[in-house]
Amino acid sequence: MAPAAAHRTASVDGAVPEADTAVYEAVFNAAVAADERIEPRDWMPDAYRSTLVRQIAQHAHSEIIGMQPEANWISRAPSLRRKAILMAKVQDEAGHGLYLYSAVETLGVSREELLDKLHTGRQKYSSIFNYPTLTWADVGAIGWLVDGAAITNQVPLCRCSYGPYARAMVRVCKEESFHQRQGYELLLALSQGTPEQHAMAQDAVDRWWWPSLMMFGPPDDESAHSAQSMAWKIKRHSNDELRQRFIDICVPQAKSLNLTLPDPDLRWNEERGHYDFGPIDWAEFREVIKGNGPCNEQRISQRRKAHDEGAWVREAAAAYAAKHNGATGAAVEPSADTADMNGKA
Ligand code: FAQ
Repeated sequence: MAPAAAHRTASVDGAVPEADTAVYEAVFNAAVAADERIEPRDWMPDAYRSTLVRQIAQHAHSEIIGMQPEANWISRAPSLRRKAILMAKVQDEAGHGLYLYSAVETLGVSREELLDKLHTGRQKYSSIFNYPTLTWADVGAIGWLVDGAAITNQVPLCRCSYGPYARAMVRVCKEESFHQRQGYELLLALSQGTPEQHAMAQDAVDRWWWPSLMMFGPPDDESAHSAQSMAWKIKRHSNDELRQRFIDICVPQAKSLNLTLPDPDLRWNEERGHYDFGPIDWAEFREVIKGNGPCNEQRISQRRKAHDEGAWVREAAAAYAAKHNGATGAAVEPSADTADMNGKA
């Protein structure tokens, strides 16, 4: 093993002689600079590990809480085709949560601990899922705008310096791309339908546009973590860069949908080569992430209920795993937490 490689992996148990820390850190920094992936058994700074746990956990929680607003419409989808598509989408979101919880577990945190932190408000989930889904058109607006924003944010995460997160993102982005298209197609059908259907689509876009822009996080000059996360190549672009990219993509798409975006200041800026846009209500964003959004309480209480109702499945899976281990001596981890993912609004 080359000396550099040895220094990347020698600290699996975390016991690095103090004198060696600087060498390990230099090897870690060189790997990040060379765009190599950091893997679970590699040495990494404690702050890198805790930043990843914070971001990936928040991402995982967003995926499973994000099932609720759309699951609200499964039983009322207007056709069998729409119902099948929506069920598949909501199941995909559960899958994304599972890949992401697995990615956090590689950093030495148990899923139980992560879920406990979600349920007790010690870890966040995306602000966007604290808004209600009032009409069927909201399912289209979520697909087009929320999944669209998620893709814009997550495609660069496929190149995140932490291997398990980057690899999970590849599949997540492929599925999000399908989600975005089904939302666009749903809105297009409504927009081309009766005047009432067009109005319903417009109303949904009016309500989801600004919260979607908030998904990218606070403005760069207020983003506590961006600079360090970009230096570590966890994030590849700043919050404002990605928000601008998303706006530039959405404006022509809104035109094709024959829908307007609720911002009178939106106009092409030739000099910048981007669309200018109006002020975002950051006071609203701060209130929502503090827990005072329209649906925060409902989302968390539904999540806790689903978790409690899934307790018997976790117990059964753990008992099965223990029995199986006894019989074969093999290490079989229970993956019992899938059963309680589908909280409904
Ligand atoms: N909501 O310093 P920054 C989806 C917090 S998945 C709530 O800029 P950072 C798929 C932030 O945590 C959507 N909190 O933070 C889907 C920090 O607080 P802390 C989720 C937010 O990490 C579709 C503080 O503000 N996607 O939609 C938000 O560098 C449909 C300061 O912020 C991801 O999680 C927010 N919007 O950048 C599912 C993607 N923004 O932790 C179902 C991965 C910021 O110090 C249906 N995450 N905060 O207490 C990221 O890319 C980043 O974490 C950002 C924030 C960009 C979200």
